[in-house]
Amino acid sequence: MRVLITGVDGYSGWALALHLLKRGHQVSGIDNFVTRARVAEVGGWSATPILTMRERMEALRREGLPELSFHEADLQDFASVHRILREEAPDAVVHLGEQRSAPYSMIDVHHAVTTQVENLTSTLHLLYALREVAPRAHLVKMGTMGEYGTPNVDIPEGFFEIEYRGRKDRLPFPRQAGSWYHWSKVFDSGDVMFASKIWGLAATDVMQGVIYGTRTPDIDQDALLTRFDFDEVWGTALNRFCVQAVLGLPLTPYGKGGQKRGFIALEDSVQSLTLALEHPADPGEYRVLNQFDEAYSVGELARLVVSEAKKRGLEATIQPTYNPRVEAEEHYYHPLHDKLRKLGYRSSRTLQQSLAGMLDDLERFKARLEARREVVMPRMDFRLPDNRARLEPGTRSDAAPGPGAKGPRPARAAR
Ligand code: USQ
Repeated sequence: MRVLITGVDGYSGWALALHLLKRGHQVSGIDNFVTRARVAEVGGWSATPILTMRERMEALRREGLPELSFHEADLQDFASVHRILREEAPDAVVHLGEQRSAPYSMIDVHHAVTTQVENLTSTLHLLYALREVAPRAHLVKMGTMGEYGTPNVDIPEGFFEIEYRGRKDRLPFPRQAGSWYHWSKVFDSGDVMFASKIWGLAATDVMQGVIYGTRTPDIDQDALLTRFDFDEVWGTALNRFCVQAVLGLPLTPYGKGGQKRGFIALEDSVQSLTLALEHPADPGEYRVLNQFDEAYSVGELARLVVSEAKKRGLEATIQPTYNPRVEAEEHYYHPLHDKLRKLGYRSSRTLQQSLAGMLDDLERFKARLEARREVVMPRMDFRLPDNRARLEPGTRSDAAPGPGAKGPRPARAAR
């Protein structure tokens, strides 16, 4: 199958490309390397020493793997998107090329606008280019479990049956996102669903949970490593907890720590996307998959990391931390996720096995973590309209509001 991956230089994009190449698919990719620049913007870098795209391609050649057809291009430029789709004539497009960080979108008005404009524009450009040059291609669009929020009822896979005032219908399940980033994914979902309806596009909208992990089985040498972020803005919960344990910093489940999310290992995210590609949606079908392995609270995960870290002599502790986000800290959470299992999904390993592997890798790259130690602890506050001052180098996390702080704070308080 000919698969085009947007965002192929990213955490999941690179891991997916390697997997598809090894499975014999013809893979092409687009990236403009903006994530590398934006992680640097907040003072972070990848814990894993990642190569440039040119060096990555050389590593593929040395491995005897098929060539990745790479295009350095910006999805904001419709002419480029159109040309690349025409040249590559893909059977499927996996759209991962979006701004993917909730905290980044909450820095200030410019980051909020950039996130929503870029994410919606890239999706609309892809939809129109698909319509014009590859109308039969299957679009696999990366969405997020965070579109649903944390309602006090079970969360279906996209749609649910409802009876209201004596009438019944099958409707999209309500969306209640928790950041400008997550809302951009909600709007994207509406656009993909609509394109599918008016143009007969085959589309899979992947409601992905939080990913963790430093590698996949396809990453069997350092030259093939994918990125791994750990700063407050780009790092995700479990990955950050492992880094904190290795650095001897207290682990930071925010607030009461009862926030539950669906989590999935990087290799299982790659497995799920591959299943979606190899079992495509039908023309005109808008299919929604909830893509996560298990739901955990962040407090529970922090305790699991502490116990795994202690087994290897690391002095890991948990520090109750103010919550920089506006979110429920104790809530019901029961999303369904049966469709991928029906396609053949199976978890690759236990969480403990994954944690052991992650801690091994991170201990090996500890010098890189030490070099960016100051960007690990939380400094942002999602209630503030401007967080730029908080992200200045040298800003201390203890300047952040305590757990008891209530209500919006004036922007000046951030300076
Ligand atoms: N959290 C902590 N401590 C930390 C970091 C995070 O308690 O040090 C908490 C957050 O408050 C939140 C939860 O962990 O309740 C998840 O936060 P996260 O930073 O791990 O992930 P999130 O911002 O939700 O976004 C990530 C990816 C995003 C993807 C999303 C899936 O960055 O691209 O869409 O996970 S989901 O969370 O299901 O929406």
